[in-house]
Amino acid sequence: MKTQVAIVGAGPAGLLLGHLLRAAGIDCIIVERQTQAYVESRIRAGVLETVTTDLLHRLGIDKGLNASGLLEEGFNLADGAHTIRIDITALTGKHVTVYGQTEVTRDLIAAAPARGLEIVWEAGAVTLDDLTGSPSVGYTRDGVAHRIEADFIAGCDGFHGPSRKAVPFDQGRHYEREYPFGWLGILADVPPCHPELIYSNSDDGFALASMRSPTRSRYYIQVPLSERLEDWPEDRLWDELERRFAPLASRPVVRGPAIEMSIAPLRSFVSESMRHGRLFLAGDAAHIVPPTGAKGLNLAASDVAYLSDALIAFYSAGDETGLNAYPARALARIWKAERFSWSLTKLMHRFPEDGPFERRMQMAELDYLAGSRAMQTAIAENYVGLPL
Ligand code: RFL
Ligand code: PHB
Repeated sequence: MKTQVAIVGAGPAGLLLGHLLRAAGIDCIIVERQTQAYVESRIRAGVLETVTTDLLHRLGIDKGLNASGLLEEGFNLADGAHTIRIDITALTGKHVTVYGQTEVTRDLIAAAPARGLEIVWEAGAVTLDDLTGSPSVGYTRDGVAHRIEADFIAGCDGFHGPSRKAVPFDQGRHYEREYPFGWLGILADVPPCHPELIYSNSDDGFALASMRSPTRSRYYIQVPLSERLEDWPEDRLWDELERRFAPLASRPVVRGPAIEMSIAPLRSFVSESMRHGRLFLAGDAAHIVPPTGAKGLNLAASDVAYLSDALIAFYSAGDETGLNAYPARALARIWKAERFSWSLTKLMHRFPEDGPFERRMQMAELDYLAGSRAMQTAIAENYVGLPL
């Protein structure tokens, strides 16, 4: 098989890139390791910046978003006892949208066939070959070996995929921070306890009250990395959530059977080597942020906005300037989102190595934030997303 751009991975980065290229008449094929059903049922992000929703509107893949996206004009930070409302619309003139990554992915997949975007599901043994010469992607399907020759390969296969590993380790250009805790999350069909998100740093640790719709809630609490899902029967988690959110929320924490429960470790990571020959990395393949700032999916979207611009300029005018500039352009936005996610993680979590002094520092920062419009503006500006 031959195509112009072979895309590895059908997460938000790969699917959005595929649609942006198809909208410009560029041929591409997506190769995905998992089944369609698996990809469509993965529960992840929930908060979209306008950078991301603008792309969906531009592509006209916005029926679900328009019908069920919730416009959020503010969110809350709390010290366990009091909430500080960050009025993002008053401070920035913008808003964010609550619309699940699961739904975004489902909408992009549903729109693919009509737009000539081919997705190969259940591709085994995916390899990226001859990246500095005539690149190709190899894979097996139902035991048969296949190969796609392409002008370029877009590595959109997340942190654990083969694309990141196909870039030769270039010392000094990988930056990483692991956090000594994870987030235990639950999704349930119960009304949210508050109309807006609440991020709380209580004496017992971080907790987040989020949602997917007026009838579906998403909650998280900070847990040590040693914790296992089996240690958390649903009632234990609901007891904990009720304890942490009853003093902050405007409504009771309603319990219901879990649609999904999982533990995700927290990590910051940047590979500054976003290009190797004709391979370009985008999304989680190039960087990871802790979920505290809700930036991961949105960074995947901004990466592919830059990358699709560069590929379109190449195919329409033979101009390689954009492709050469892609890593630097993307990294300027990535590092600022890394900084924001890291600083909000530090402010809102209990770190095992911290003592009473560090706790007082967190409390003082939250107290300062409560009275400072300047600081609230800085947080709001980053939360809604920096401009492209
Ligand atoms: P993905 O979504 O990981 O997709 C990569 C795809 O590549 C496939 N793949 C392969 N395909 C072919 N061959 C191989 N060998 C392959 N290996 C892997 C995978 O199956 C998959 O389909 O990366 P992408 O597209 O870069 O998207 C990134 C986002 O998914 C991620 O950043 C966000 O989910 C992060 N995130 C959040 N981001 C936000 O912007 N707002 C949020 O509110 C938010 N909350 C979250 C989050 C991530 C979380 N977890 C579970 C990590 C909350 C959580 C709990
Ligand atoms: C979510 O709803 O899953 C969510 C919201 C905000 C975050 C992270 C996750 O910062």
